[in-house]
Amino acid sequence: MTAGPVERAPERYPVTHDVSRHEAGEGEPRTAPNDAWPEVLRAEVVAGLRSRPKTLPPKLFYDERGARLFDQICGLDEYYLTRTELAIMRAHAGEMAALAGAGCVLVEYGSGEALKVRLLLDALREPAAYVPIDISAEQLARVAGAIAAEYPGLAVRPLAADYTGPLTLPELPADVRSSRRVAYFPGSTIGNFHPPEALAFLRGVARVCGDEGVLLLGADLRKDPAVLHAAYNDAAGVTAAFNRNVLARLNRELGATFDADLFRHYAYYNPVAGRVEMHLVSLEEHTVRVAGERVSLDRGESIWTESSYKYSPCELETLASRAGFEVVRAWTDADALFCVLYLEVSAGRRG
Ligand code: AVI
Repeated sequence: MTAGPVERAPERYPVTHDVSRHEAGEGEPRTAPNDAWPEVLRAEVVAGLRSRPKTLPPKLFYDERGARLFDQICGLDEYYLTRTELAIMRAHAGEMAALAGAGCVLVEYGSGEALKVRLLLDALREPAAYVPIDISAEQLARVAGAIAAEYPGLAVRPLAADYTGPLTLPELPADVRSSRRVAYFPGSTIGNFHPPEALAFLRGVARVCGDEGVLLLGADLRKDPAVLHAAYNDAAGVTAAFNRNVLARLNRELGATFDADLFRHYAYYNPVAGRVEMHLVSLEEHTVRVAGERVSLDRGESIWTESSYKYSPCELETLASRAGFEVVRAWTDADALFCVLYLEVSAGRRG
């Protein structure tokens, strides 16, 4: 079976764009604002920069350069998350597959390069279909094609969508017989949602999975703040470059006039809120233009670019149960840095 056409849900937040350049006149931005940017994202950026504290949505990190920098982060010594989750998956994918049973439809939220999911696909018994969901339609089509070639007999039905919005999964071919839906959301991306958003998102996943549905969730755990501090302040400065890259993206794609050298990457763990906060702190009082609007920054003022929540096992259980899931199993590493949960949609879930 080959990869089907990439289903397109209404695209709200594109990741990369071609930018049409023009010769700038005196005092004008050097780059033309990109009209292809959906108005909703442009408005979100401007509103975030007008709010107090100033904020930018973390999804902006992942343009082409940002995605490359994130890949580098995943390989850093200090960034324990990726290798620890991979080790958990290598050790326990067989048990996860045994719990899921034969013939499931595997739905991956934010499939990217679909690396971790191969460990699951290798372990699952006769999976009926794989539905990778990602906002980047080109990457998705390429990755779906590769998976279809590697797993003959697996129906691959990619869905190009912002998975934080409402989703309708693609129809499966009539001859595909499947059991339950198994959602997969690895990488601790759940930590990049504020708790109310995380709850709403997980409730949406429970709806998509339906009765007897399953969610395999990768989540980063609370731990020694020194370990967290190092993970988000790596010695090589890759995380700092990743954070600052968002300003370059706004310059290129929204005609903004940020000077990245005027901002300090600042990341710290707040143990009360249980989150790492990433900020870009303005080193001087100055004004920039963004999407035709003036934005003033005080000396020392922050643009809050990301939160990365860390959970205790008990907090994860509470979150899961409020979202309509029961924790069936949880696997962690020897140092209890990271965990992968096997969650089942609770019988008494209310829509
Ligand atoms: C994608 N996400 C889970 C990463 C995290 O750790 O919150 C993004 C990241 N930000 C800085 N380093 C990595």
